[in-house]
This record gives sequence, C-alpha cells and structure tokens, in this order.
Amino acid sequence: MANLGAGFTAVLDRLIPYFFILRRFFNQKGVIRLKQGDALIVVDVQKDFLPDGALAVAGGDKIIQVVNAYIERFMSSHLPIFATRDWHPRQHRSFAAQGGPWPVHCVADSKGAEFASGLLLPDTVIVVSKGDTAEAEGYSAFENPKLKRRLDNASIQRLFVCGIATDYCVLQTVQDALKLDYRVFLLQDALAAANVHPQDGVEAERLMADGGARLLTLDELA
Ligand code: VGL
Ligand code: ZN
Repeated sequence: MANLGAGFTAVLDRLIPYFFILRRFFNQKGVIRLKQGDALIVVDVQKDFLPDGALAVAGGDKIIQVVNAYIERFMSSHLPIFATRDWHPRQHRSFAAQGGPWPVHCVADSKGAEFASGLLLPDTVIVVSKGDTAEAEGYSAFENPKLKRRLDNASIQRLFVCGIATDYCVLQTVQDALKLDYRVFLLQDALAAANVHPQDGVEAERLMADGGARLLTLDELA
C-alpha cells in the first residue's frame, strides 16, 4: 500500500508540468492579430465630452492614452483609422432649448467640438461628422453615409470601436455595424460612459456583447 502510494506520487510529479502547460493553454485569453480588412473607429473623443467639457463624461480623459495605443497599433499595421465627431448646429434638436435631453455641446467649429488635445490622430485619419443638421440625431456614425462608403472602398470587414459615450454614440454605432454584418470588437479598456443612470454603461456593453460584439482589451491584440 505504501509502495502504491509512492508510485502514484511519482506519476503525479511527472504530470505536474504538463498540467501547468495545459492550464496555460486553456486559460490563455484570445489573441487577435490585426489584418487587412480591419479598421479602427474612435468615437467622439472631443473636448466637450471630457471632465471639463459642456457634456462632461466621467473618465473621458482617462481613455485617451489607451486610445492612442490602439491608434499606434493600427498605424503600424497600415490599417485605416476613423475618428467620428459630434458636430451640431447651434439649435440642435438634442439641446435642452429645443426640448432635447442635453446641454449645448459640440457645436460645429467651436472649441468644445475639437478633438481632445492629447488625442494623437494621424494625418491620414478619416473624420466622420454626425448630427450636423438640426434634425439629424447624430448618435450613430453610420448616419453619415461617408462612413459606409469609405469602409466599402477599403473592403473593411472587422471594426474595432472605442470612445465616448459607451451608452450613446458607441452603442448606436456598434448596433448599426452589427446590423450591417461587420464583425465588431468593442475595445473595453478605451470606453467612457455618460451613465445618466448609473448602470447605463455596463448595460450598453452587455447589449453590444449580446448583439455579437466581442469585448477586447489592448493586451489581447497580438
Ligand atoms: C453623445 C450625447 C449627446 C455621444 C453625443 O457622443 O455619445 N452623447 N451627443
Ligand atoms: Zn450630441
């Protein structure tokens, strides 16, 4: 009996390294390798959505460094980078004076509508403005036909989406992208939510994931 126990222990000793190798293999986070047909969409990283802005989104400033890191990855892989911007007329329907839910924000050509100063957009960035007429709601970047046209021209199939606000423009853009059959990766470490209700951001992430978007963080990019 003592012998059998010793033999068993010896076998276990030999198996232990394999156990760790297998565990590493199965625990490994999915690694995504960027390839032709991929594009980055940076949603509304504009001054008015940063903590000092007219429509301040908590943590909007905190994502800029990681957004820059994503931009760098797409740049070095020679993949297209889109930056959307909220670009409203003075009397936009979403403003309180017009009965909308928001304070005046991102008025076209105003300081607050500028991209965040720390955001390192390349010269080759494709800017997509939205909500630029009094009637256009402007949550989804697909409201501007330029986006789909440019994605088609570049034969884009996978969209990597980050930015502000998770529960409005990111959500609506991602939902439209999923309807259009793009494979969508939601860059979870580069999102900031308006959270008008405290759970709106996490709820929006859940909605996007349920709709087929895959959640991704920078460390999962090969
Ligand atoms: C946004 C509220 C109003 C956004 C734009 O970019 O998510 N949110 N306008
Ligand atoms: Zn807006």
